[in-house]
Amino acid sequence: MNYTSIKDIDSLSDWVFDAIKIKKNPLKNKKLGKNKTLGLLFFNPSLRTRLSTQKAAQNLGMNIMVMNFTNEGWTLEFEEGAIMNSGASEHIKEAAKVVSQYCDIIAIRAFAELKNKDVDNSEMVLNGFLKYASVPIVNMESATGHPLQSLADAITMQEYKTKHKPKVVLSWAPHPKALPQAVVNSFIEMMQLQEANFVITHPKGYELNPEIVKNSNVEYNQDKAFENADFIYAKNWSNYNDYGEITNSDPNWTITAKKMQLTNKAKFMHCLPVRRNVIVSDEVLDSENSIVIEQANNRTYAAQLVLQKILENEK
Ligand code: AN0
Ligand code: CP
Repeated sequence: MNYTSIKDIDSLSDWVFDAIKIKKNPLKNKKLGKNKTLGLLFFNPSLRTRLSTQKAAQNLGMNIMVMNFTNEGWTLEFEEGAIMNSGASEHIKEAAKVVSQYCDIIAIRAFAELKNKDVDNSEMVLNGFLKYASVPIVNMESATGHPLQSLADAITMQEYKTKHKPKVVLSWAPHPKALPQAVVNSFIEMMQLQEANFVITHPKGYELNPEIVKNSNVEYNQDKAFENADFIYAKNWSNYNDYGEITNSDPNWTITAKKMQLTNKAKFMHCLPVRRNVIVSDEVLDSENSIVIEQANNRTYAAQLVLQKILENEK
């Protein structure tokens, strides 16, 4: 069993229920991971993913090895038949097979490079490990998805929702650096698995991959989208059509207290890290309706559920 996409969730409601059970008694399965090793491979920075996944593995009694390819590992080659006479020192074929001998589960973070849409959509790094590793693979944010984040988001919404079918608004917000679409892709796929009044709002031109958005509701007027919302989920992404470009940095899209007044006292969510007073104003982030810290806390239980399912599956 791998966990590489929201599509690996067979029943979102069961998974959310099980994660909340784990949260109540996180050390219950302390023996399940005894003598098993989790390898965490990072091709990009992280705070939450690194620590919450490590914590989740510790709660299951696993051993953990972390490696940062940005400054520690050899530069890897992914192309079949490459003549390796330039930058890369080692091919994914050897690297994935070697790491599989040391680890029982491999978790990988490899962001979109935002240079070439086809390369990013091909999920070169994640698929390279899926192809050549001989142990289960967990996605800690790949080029096109961040399914551990979205599982934590689903848990958080379940904890805070006050009605069966809340209005959930995913809002684009400005950001000075080009960011991937991974977080929102998985968020949308996760929302499509549950009953909600789900609305995506973004400036014209910031349309996401239609294969992911499908028939989800898109409203270009942010104020209109915010009306009566129960959850506001803010996130920047760079332009998908003008791939990886920043074509809009309109500060009117920043989430402010005034905008939150349009909502039904909505809870504010963001995956973090967040740029204060660019994505969201201090007032909103520091308000009691902001649930970003609890959202980050739930990363541990999302990861623990995934690791537990994999360990039980491999028994
Ligand atoms: C990353 C992104 O937008 O994909 C990671 C978010 C979890 N964010 C930044 O690089 C700021
Ligand atoms: N939300 C999230 O994945 O945070 P990190 O990039 O800090 O891991």
